[in-house]
Amino acid sequence: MDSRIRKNDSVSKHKIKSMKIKSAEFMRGLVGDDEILNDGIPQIAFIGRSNAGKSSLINSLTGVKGLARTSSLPGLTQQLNVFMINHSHYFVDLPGYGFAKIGRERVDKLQDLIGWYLFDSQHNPKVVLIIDAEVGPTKDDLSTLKALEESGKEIVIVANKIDKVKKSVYQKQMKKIAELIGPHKIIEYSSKDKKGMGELSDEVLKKD
Ligand SMILES: Nc1nc2c(ncn2[C@@H]2O[C@H](COP(=O)(O)OP(=O)(O)OP(=O)(O)O)[C@@H](O)[C@H]2O)c(=O)[nH]1
Ligand SMILES: [Mg+2]
Repeated sequence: MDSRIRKNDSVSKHKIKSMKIKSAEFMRGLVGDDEILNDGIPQIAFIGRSNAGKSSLINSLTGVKGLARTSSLPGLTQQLNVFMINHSHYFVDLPGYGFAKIGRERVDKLQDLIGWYLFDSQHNPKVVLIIDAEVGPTKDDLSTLKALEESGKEIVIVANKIDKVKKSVYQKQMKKIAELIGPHKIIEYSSKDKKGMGELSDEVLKKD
């Protein structure tokens, strides 16, 4: 068979299966509660340590460059940035935890905002916890995961930046991550190499 036909075949099969992201639009940057968080549209929160690649992942997943602001300096995202996806879901890009170099007081404020949104508010987002695949889950990642489990959240784990993991240690590193994370699905992802996008969009947008 002509290889082009085979390729097109598999692309169209993939399209039928995938929950495609067709539209993505920035709504608001929030520093507390807001009417849009209370309008009944399901929320999907993206969390992880500073610099894990949360904002880049939202850009690659939606296919809209520059939708969420990204930086090589940790601590860029300082609000709950809400995006409307497919007119049916909100993606919420959260500030990172960990080593943001933005001053103690500012970091404390951001941690309060994350804690309020995830654990103290009545909002109950599905949570995508993004870890750096090269670094592996940190102490902060694991304590966040435990808190999410205890609060009964629906959780999706993303091992991000897999392009940075050397081929020679790849299997070993993924095994180590899986052992530390426990019984959760782990999606291997790279915003840089555009890997894992179909699997992740299916996972976050699927109807329960
Ligand atoms: N190699 C590689 N680099 C990535 C990937 N995803 C993000 N990065 C880089 O990681 C850095 C941080 O990306 P951001 O998306 O701003 O990270 P963030 O988690 O939103 O950071 P904060 O908003 O500070 O919490 C940037 O320099 C990105 O280019 C990836 O899949 N592969
Ligand atoms: Mg960010």
